[in-house]
Amino acid sequence: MENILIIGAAGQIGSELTLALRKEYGDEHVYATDIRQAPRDIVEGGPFQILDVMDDKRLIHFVIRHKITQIYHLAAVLSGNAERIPIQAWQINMSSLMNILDLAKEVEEIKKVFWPSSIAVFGQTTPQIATPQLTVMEPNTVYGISKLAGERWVEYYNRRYKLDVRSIRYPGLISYKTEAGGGTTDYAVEIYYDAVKNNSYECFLKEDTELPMLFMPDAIKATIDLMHADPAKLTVKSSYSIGAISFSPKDVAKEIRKHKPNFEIIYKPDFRQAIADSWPKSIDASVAEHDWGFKPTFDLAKMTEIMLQEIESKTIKK
Ligand code: AKB
Repeated sequence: MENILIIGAAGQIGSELTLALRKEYGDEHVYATDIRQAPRDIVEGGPFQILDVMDDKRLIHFVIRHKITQIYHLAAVLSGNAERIPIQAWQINMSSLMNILDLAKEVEEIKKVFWPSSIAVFGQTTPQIATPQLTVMEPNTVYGISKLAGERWVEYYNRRYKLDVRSIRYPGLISYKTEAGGGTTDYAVEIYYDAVKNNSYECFLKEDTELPMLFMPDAIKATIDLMHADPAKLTVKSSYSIGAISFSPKDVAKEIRKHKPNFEIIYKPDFRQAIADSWPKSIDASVAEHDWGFKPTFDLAKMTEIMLQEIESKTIKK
C-alpha cells in the first residue's frame, strides 16, 4: 500500500496532481500539504494539512505518523519572483529540496521521490532550438541556478544513496484550475483569463518570444508515467527534458482571435524578457520518449479551445 505526501498541493501542478493521484491510490492515501490554504476539492476530497517543508522536525513526524512511501515535492519560488528575492529564493528552493532528499534517505519506508526541475536550467549559451537532453547549462537566473544545483543533488542521491528520485524539466505549464504565480511563462495562462474577462491583454514579453510549453493534462500524465516507469529503463538520474508545443505571445493571440475576433494585445516587456531570452525555444524530448514513453497530445489550437471554455464556465459560475 502506498501513502503519498504532496508538498505544494495548492500550487499550479499540485492542485491537479493531487486529484489525479487520489483517483489512482484512493483519497485517504494521498496527503496534500501546503503553507497556504488549498482549493476546496483538495481540502475536502482527502487529507489536507498546512505544513511548511522548511520545518524539518514537523515534516519527519508527519512522514512517520502517516507511513509515507512516496513524496512529491512541488513547492518552489519561480523565476520571476526569485529575481525579486534572490537569496531568499535560493534558500527556500535549495533547503526544501535538501530536507526532502535527506529525509527520504533516512526513512526506509520512503521508496520514491518526485521533484520538478525546469527549462530554466538552460541559459544563453545553450542551443535554443530542439535543446538536447545533455548540453551546455549556464543558467543566469536564481531560479535556474537553484534548479540546476537541485538536479545535481538529485543525481547524487540517486547514485550515492540509491534513492529513487525522479524528475522532469517542465517547460511552461498551462492550466485553467489554479493560476501560476511568479513565473516567466505565466503570460501564457494570464492571457486566457484576460481574454475572457476583458477581451484584451498587456503582455510582459515581446510578441515573438518563443518558449516551450505543455498543457497541464499532458504534464500530469507525464509525471505519473515517469513515476510508474521501470527503474531499469531510466537512464537519466538528474531530470528528463520534456516539451510539447512551442509558441510566442503573437501565436496565442492569433489562436484566441479565432474564438474572440476582437481580442486585443499590447506588448510591454519587463525584466522577465531577459529571462525568457535566455531559455530554449523548443526542446528535444527524445530521451524521455525513449525511456518512459513521453507522448503529449495537445496542440495550441486544442489547448486554446479548452482554456477559453473552462475559464468562461468558471467565470459564469462565480
Ligand atoms: C517559470 O516560468 O518560472 C516556470 C518554469 C518554466 O519553470 N513556469
